[in-house]
Amino acid sequence: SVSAESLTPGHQNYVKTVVPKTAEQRRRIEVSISNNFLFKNLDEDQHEDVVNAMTEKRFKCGDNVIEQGAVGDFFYVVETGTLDVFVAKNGNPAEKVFEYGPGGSFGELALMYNGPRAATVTATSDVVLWALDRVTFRRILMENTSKKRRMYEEFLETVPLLKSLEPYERHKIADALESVYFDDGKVVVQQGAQGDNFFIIESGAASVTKCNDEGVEFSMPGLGPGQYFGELALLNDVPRAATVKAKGRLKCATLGKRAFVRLLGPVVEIIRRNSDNYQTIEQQLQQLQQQQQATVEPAP
Ligand code: 1OR
Repeated sequence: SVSAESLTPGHQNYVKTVVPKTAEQRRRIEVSISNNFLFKNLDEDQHEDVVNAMTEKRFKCGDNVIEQGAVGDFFYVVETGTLDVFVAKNGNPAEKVFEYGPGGSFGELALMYNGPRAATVTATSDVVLWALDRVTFRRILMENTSKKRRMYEEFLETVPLLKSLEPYERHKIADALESVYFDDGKVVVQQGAQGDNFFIIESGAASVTKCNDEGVEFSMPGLGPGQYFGELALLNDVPRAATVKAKGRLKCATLGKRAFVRLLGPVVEIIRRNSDNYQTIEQQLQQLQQQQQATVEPAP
């Protein structure tokens, strides 16, 4: 049963959805949304309203939770289980385009744009989902989500690495991005340290330096807007291979490791290929430096 709680007079004319639930269900919702970017930055009241409005829904392996073309009713967050996403384009058979696991969310598009469902989402195991009704989604989650997608949309289009992605894939990246600022000279990434984040430069510039085994520091080519760094430690689970410092004020968009793996899957091959170049650049630089040292050292 769903009860409704009217708002204090003077507010907009809507009633809050309150689906009664146990403390244990509330706890499970908290866990499910804890790693989901769309639920970050909610104030306490908004958070409470969202948790109140959510409904538990269970589906069996093979069930369609959403069918492409249908009218949008709910936005879903995955508590347990896995789902596949299929898109049928221009009368072609549906193709798998994505998958979700615990903490993932879907079904926002039809609610945001008042359009038909853009994809079919099918459970590939038994799943437990938390569903948020259209009105609460639009009232609380939509503004943040569309603001962030708009904010990063133009920028992400200019990032060469992300050119090959579908617009929707860039939207998902926008959901997960956070902007971080560094003052001139600040170390963003320290050679030898453990890596947890990936960075794309939004504005400003960064210097890259590397110490070789003898402790001699040499400079690698610097980085500017649209370029990225910090991928090696995440790709290969190794310590940071170089030190990156802000050159003047630096603004970066950053992704955590989990989001990096989940969202940049389609371009990982490009990232790997690009990273092969580092080796050559590094070797060339070291050779150059050895030559320079040889020329400045006085002859014996
Ligand atoms: P919806 O309300 O349209 C289907 O219902 C949901 O599937 C949709 O919201 C998204 O949350 C989710 N294109 C469109 N919708 C997708 C896609 C997608 N992936 C997940 N959904 N992709 C583009 C395919 C050309 C895949 C991008 C990774």
